[in-house]
Amino acid sequence: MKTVFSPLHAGHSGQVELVAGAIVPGFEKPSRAEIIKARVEAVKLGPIIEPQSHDLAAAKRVHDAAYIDFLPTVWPEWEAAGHGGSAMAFTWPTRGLRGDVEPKAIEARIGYYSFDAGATFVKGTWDAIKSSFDVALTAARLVKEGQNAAFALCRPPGHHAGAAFMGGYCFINNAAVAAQWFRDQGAARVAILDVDYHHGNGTQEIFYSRPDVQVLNLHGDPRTEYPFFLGHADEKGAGAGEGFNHNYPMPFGTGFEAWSRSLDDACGKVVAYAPDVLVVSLGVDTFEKDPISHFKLVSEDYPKIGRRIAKIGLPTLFVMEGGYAVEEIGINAVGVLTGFEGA
Ligand code: OKP
Ligand code: ZN
Repeated sequence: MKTVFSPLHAGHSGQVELVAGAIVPGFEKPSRAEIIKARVEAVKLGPIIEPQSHDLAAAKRVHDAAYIDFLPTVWPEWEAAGHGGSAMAFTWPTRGLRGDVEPKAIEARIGYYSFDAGATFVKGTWDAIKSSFDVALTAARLVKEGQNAAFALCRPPGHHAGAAFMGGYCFINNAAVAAQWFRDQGAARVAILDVDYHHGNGTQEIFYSRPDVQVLNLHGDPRTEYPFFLGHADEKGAGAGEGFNHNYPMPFGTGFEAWSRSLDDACGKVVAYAPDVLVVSLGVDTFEKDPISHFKLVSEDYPKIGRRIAKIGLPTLFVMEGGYAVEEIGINAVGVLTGFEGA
């Protein structure tokens, strides 16, 4: 299968993040994408191509226009305000505060358009976000034009980004943008299967009231795991979307046997839904050695995931999400893809 990759991701670097009251180097770092790319080359998965530039109108199909227009202004405004380091928020409009008046101060606007301090900006961040969006749509086009599968090696990831907010290392929801693009290109139904360790709260929010995009999420139980405030089993969709959202929260320590039972169930629901195309939000932070996660999958499990997904029998777009055990991230992510191809 072809991989779409942009070197522009690398400008999004040097991030810091808050972990248990301390500021530490960001886990979501450029080497992640570089190591996956090197593994794609090492196993000869297929050609690696650069993305074509796409109009941001495609992002505005799932995100609020004002939010998308805000993203490229963050770093210039942060610099103009005399700040350096990483642009990040420290105030959010939670319950009891006004969420309907966009403030003017840049540090406040970042809070207005985010749900945590996990999506931070440096100078190269916007170009990386835009390139990640371009990667997703370029790979989506490969699938639309008849490829059985394609790999969007996106960085930064996307599944925590909602219609009007960023967070959790995510800015534009690449998988959601691609799913909507397939719909706009004539697909009647699209399924998004999110196997990242963390619940894809943004993807769920974007499609929650819609029957035309089925969303399935396998993840750490939000009662104990980030993003904490969404991802429970009783979230089934709303209104016309009722019955089209499926969550599989699992406890700390879950290994492949239990995890793959959830995957099996989710795959069965995809088959029953009979979409025209499948988008996989591919996170490999389910790995036993992941530094921020608590499942127990081993490297040998990832090809099995790919084989199980291939059994669904749909044209499939893989969109890279998380995975922070950098040493093994290439083996694990590309393991899913080679498993898919060998099935
Ligand atoms: C993004 B993706 C460590 C706690 C967790 C945010 C995790 C975002 C994960 N600071 N922080 O779903 O892999
Ligand atoms: Zn994750």
